[in-house]
Amino acid sequence: MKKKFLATLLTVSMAATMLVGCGSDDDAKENDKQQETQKEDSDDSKGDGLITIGFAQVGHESDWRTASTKSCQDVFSKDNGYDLQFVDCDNDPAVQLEAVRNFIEQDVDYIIIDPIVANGWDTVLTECEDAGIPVIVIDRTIEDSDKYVSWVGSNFKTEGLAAGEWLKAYIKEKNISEVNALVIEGSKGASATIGRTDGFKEIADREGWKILDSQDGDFTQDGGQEIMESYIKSYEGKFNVVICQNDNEAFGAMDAMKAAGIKYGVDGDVILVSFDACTAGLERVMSGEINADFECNPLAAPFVEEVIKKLQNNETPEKEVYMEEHWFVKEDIIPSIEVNGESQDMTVVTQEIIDAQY
Ligand code: GYE
Repeated sequence: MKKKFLATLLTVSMAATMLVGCGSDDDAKENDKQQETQKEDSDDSKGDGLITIGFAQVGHESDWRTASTKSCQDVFSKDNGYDLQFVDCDNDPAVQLEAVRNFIEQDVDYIIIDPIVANGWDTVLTECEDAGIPVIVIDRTIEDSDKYVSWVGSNFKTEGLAAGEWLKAYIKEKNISEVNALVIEGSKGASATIGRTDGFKEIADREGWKILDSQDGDFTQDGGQEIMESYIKSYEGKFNVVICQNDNEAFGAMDAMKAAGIKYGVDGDVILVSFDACTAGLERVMSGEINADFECNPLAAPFVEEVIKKLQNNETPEKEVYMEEHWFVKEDIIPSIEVNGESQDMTVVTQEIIDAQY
């Protein structure tokens, strides 16, 4: 940032020199000197003219994550004028902090962080600020610092609230009087986990539903299967709703229920709710195995590029950019739900929708 600002100042002062000082030898020499300085400056910061971006990605735990990574790699390609330094942090917050510090060391132009956990960021973000490197946060939020330029992502609490409001309408429609729910949460400390947990719990508390258990499945298929197997041991015959905080966990939970002979989905005894709505998730909605899937959109990179373009032009980007998302179901029985006092449509999955998904 400092370097870019300096380059802009030099350009402006060069233009001024050219305008007022037409012709004199001294001016010409001064002009050459400034051009040299500017060249060195941009060579230092940009290397081969590409904009260098360091991206500290969460890991590779889910279909959602794969799509998020691909979105960034597609947008921030060499052909588009970027040099993307990509680090898969394998769900380890310490590795992620180290990745960011390495980006500072490399003096990249911008840093993108998808924060594994919501807290513990202020020191390293201060270091980024001191180095003059703008940080853009995507997907999950940072709670203990605001030292970043923009955040592009989803409202996870709204997703959780929507799941609760849909379930309320659904059990009414199906004449189900009691909810005994098991929740398979995402990774501990992730804002996606916190928001979805809090949102659903708010409705559960309001409606007097029972949440029998709520444990961390780490957003993975294996995690979902493991937790579901242990839930089945403890609560077999006692639950009628399973909430999985992403599709991959839901796939694991389905395997565990299938193995135990438990029927789930629209024709089953257990209502299965999921989040993300990746292609495989939507296929399971269409087949009736998942009752409802609350979308979380991983394709943030084009919006991040808009932010970077604004910064390149010395404009101020928006501090928060929300992704557009839909709520998907199989049955056409609940046209809309009310979330935060706002009517939101439920979308019945079609093959066309599946084909258009990532
Ligand atoms: O739901 C899950 C992924 O942070 C919103 O992380 C993201 C979550 C997403 O692993 O599949």
